[in-house]
Amino acid sequence: MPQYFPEVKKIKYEGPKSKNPLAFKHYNPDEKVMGKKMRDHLRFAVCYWHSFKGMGADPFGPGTILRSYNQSDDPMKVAEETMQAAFEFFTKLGVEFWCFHDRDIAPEADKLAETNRRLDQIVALAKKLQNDTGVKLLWGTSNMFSHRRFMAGAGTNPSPAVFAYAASQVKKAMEVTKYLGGAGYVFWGGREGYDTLLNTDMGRELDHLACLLHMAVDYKKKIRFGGQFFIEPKPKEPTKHQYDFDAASCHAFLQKYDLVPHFKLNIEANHATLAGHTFLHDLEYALANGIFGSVDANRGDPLLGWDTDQFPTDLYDTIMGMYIILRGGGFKTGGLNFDAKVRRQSIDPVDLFHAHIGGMDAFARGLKAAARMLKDKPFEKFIRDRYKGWNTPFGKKIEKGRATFEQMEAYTLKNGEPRIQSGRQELLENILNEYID
Ligand code: XLS
Ligand code: CA
Ligand code: CA
Repeated sequence: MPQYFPEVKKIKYEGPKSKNPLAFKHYNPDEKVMGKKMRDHLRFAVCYWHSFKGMGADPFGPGTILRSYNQSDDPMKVAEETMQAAFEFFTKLGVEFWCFHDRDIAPEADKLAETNRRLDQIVALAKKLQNDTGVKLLWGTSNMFSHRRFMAGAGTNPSPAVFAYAASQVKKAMEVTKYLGGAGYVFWGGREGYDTLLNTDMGRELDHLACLLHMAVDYKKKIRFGGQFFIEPKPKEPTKHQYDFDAASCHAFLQKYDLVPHFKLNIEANHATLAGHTFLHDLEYALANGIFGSVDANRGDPLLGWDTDQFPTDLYDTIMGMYIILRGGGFKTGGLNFDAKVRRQSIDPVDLFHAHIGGMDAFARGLKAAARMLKDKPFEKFIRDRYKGWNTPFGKKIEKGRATFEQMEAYTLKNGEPRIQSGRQELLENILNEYID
């Protein structure tokens, strides 16, 4: 079998003192943290679309990156060689999982039947490579945003014929995800939004999106696909205003259409920041509402207002992110998918390794620091204390919904001005810094 990354050997853990750029300094897959192996806590996945199909194109110019596996004129040969290269990469990096869109792995043809045949051919190869290497599928998904037929959306398209096309595509993508043993299936609303209200019936579009998701729920039962469904919020790009704006608007949508029992959220860091939140805010929102599922691990650039999908390196985010995730009981069917791409100037194959090693080490440090914080509980103790008034009979009565305005007034007239207490933000930030080893 040809080697696509001959210059790189299997990436090993060498510890924090190592100066080898092609070694992990912090991610030691079999090391136990809180009684569980790091690999099982972190469930790292490589994303196919950025790492194997993204060639550095931006709105001002085409790709800059040339890879040995995409040089053929035959698109199916490119698809096969790319899949081989991807599994060589996954194995050398030592990740447990990968993720893909249907159209990343196999080229679309003129007719749906031929498109599906091509997909089956590449999926058969992926299945073989999964068996050979032990790398598993974290989730599959469908690309319903690149082809021109989807310019006005998929499930929210004004035309039922386009809706039907989208539904057929999801049907097939769910079948292949099941065949590959995927732990989940993601719905990201690529162009499910609008560019102008002048041509948009928003209420109807939302109803149609719910119809698509209900069909998927029914089909999941029918084919006995046991994976978890995820919705991935994003506020804008490609449409001006996407319906799945953030964790809270996805939650409202799921509640309105009785979909909560069937979906969890896949929170992408850079999408949360585009929505004017932090990554941590959307994680905490999902957790507080029982809908946290998985993470697309990346970061944006505060000076660029778009979805830059950079590899995660910010330790505050990885520490606090893992702290929130661990507090919620950790990943179950989800994981950390690197929905991130190397920069346009990072043109060498080795850059792909540096990028992933950095992201994996950053989350490994996050995991270890979060575990220490959970052991010491500096913030939990403070938060518990801050809300302790609610544990009194008076507080409990309000929480149980048994109190009235008249009782609140009587209490206030009797007790006068409430005692207030410091929020201690600076102290707490100093404590957090102590956990960055
Ligand atoms: C795009 C999204 C997309 C989803 C999967 O911004 O992040 O890649 O994760 O369709
Ligand atoms: Ca994503
Ligand atoms: Ca993104």
